[in-house]
Amino acid sequence: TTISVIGLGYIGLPTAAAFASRQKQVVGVDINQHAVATINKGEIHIVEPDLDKVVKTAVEGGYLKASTTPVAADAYLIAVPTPFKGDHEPDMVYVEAAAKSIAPVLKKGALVILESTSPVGATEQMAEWLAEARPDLTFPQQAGEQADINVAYCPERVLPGQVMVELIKNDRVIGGMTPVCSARASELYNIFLEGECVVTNSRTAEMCKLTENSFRDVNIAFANELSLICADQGINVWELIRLANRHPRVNILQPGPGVGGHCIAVDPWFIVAQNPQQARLIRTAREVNDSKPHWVLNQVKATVADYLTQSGKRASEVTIACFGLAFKPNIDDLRESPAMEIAEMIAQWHSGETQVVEPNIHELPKKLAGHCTLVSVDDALATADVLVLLVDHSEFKAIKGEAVRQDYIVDTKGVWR
Ligand code: SAJ
Repeated sequence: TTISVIGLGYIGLPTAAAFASRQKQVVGVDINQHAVATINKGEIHIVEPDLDKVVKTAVEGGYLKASTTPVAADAYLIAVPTPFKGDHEPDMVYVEAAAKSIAPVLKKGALVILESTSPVGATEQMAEWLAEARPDLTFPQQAGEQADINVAYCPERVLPGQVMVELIKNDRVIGGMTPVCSARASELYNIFLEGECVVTNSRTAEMCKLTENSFRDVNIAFANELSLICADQGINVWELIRLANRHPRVNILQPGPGVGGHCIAVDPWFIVAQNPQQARLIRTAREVNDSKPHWVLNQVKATVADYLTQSGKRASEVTIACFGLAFKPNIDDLRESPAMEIAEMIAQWHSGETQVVEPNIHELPKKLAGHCTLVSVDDALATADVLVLLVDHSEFKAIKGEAVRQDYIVDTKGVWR
């Protein structure tokens, strides 16, 4: 079996490497020449634990190659981005381009799998694009079980930071356009999968991916809403959730500065875009989570105002320290991070010094450089007047209570109080 993976990002590259590590011939295709050149040197262009070793071994063993042009293969996996266009609508241009790029090299008997997070119906749409480009071949929408080409939707569900483990261990939803498509896709993933392949149709599999991330978003929104209510009522939300979770059927997630990353804050909108009338709770959850950074900014403003009254200082003489920029703990990924958004808003509003503590980076991103100073944990604790905890990095959890002499603190993760 030869396998071609289209899109060598956070999902495509680990998946290509996983097949190659089982001695399959894999050609990864990406339009990014830098990524292709890096991979062909046995190196990686993204940050993910253990991925470097697997890619290096696969490339050196001759099992994994990268290319900027599609090649003929027995199976294709499409793992390209599906961003927004306009007002939170899914943009399928990369999937369309990927489908049209493989169409000319498709041979009878090939299997095409879409892995990108997509709206319901995307797989059928992709099969249409392929059929239009290749009238000489038959596809499941026309020929069912007898089709020359099999097509399936098989979403990834790996957690960034644990991709190499979860890729192998997690169960996998397999949504074939026909039962034969599903059987062939299951057989393919079983090359490296230790989890189970669970078979359904393509539309259910598409919705399943969107549902998983919407479930998490709605549950985080519940926790974030509680944090607003508790702040008003003078109740410690962390203690409240700990107590409520002692009930055998209650399991509340943790509030925070907002929801970041590239999936949970995006995927629910795909459901809303297709079902604007019905998806009321899902939309509201997105709005609750998206508004949390602004609420945190107001907490910071109120805390600084209290400090000014107590200290008699002018705002320009006050130093605020923001602890954390990443979108979740113990990673260096700052993209779509609510902590970043809050630090930026603070730096713009505040006339005094704004410090940033982020142990996982060595220099400030461009947006913040010039407006903030990157300092160590110790320096911030020694020099700042107001502390704002934005990410529960292990370095911050390790800070002993007595080391924090400041009384003016906004703690969005409940680490210090
Ligand atoms: N967060 C909270 N409170 C919590 C849990 C998370 O505020 O109790 C925040 C995090 O700080 C972060 C955001 O939510 O800003 C998302 O973090 P996450 O760890 O929940 O998820 P991601 O975005 O890293 O990965 C998710 C995973 N989906 C689910 O857990 C349902 C992963 O399995 C998916 O594969 C991934 O999205 C994806 O690619 O879709």
